Amino acid sequence: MSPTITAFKESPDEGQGLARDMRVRWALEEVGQAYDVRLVTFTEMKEPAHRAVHPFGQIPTYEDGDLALFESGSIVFHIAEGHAGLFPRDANARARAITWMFAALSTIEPPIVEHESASLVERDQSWFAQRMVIIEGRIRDRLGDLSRRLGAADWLDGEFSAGDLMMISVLLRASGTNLVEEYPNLAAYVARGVARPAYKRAFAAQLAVFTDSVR
Ligand code: GTB
Repeated sequence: MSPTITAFKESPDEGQGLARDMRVRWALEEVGQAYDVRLVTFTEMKEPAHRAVHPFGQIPTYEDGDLALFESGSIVFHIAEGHAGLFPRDANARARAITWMFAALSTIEPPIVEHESASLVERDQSWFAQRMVIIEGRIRDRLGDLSRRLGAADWLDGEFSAGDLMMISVLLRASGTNLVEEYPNLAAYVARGVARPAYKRAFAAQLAVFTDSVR
């Protein structure tokens, strides 16, 4: 049996890879694990059946036999643990890959999401422009540090890992800001990630949800 994940039936980005099922799809593609997708509407996400799997009424979720998971980080971690290809064999290198996953989710992603939500809901406020300068400064601080650490390397720590998958997924969330482009090595890092065949397959599958819905 293949695992089943959930994704938006109607994603606001029309399948441009920004919703968080994308990182789960990418991980599954990297390890060659087939999967099914259950598409949910915004209403269905808040209903008891979905909340039984996801307490916060969101996507993505992951169900495989008796196991039901939510949180994209936990799901990608589980996929990486159960298959070869996303975590190094060496125990210390594996621990560092996990550390990069956490860094992506808890250090880099928060100011990027804050920028996105401020752009959506605070645009009409008189202080909007000043607030954006502050948030963009926070993002630049993080990206500058990340850029210095990455240097001229292809990936964050040796071979491509779940740490890179998560970091690149998070950097893609900033695509509306053009901030990543200020750091050429980070832009190239993201480009290397999205050039991976597994990423392309995942992106095509997510986009197909939108293209099928408008046919
Ligand atoms: N911490 C959780 C995780 O990592 O899994 C966060 C999950 C989450 O935020 N899910 C969002 C969701 O279900 C979808 S990804 N939102 C609906 C709700 O809360 O009611 C966030 C997202 C949504 C849409 C776009 N977009 O269209 O550009 C980008 C990102």
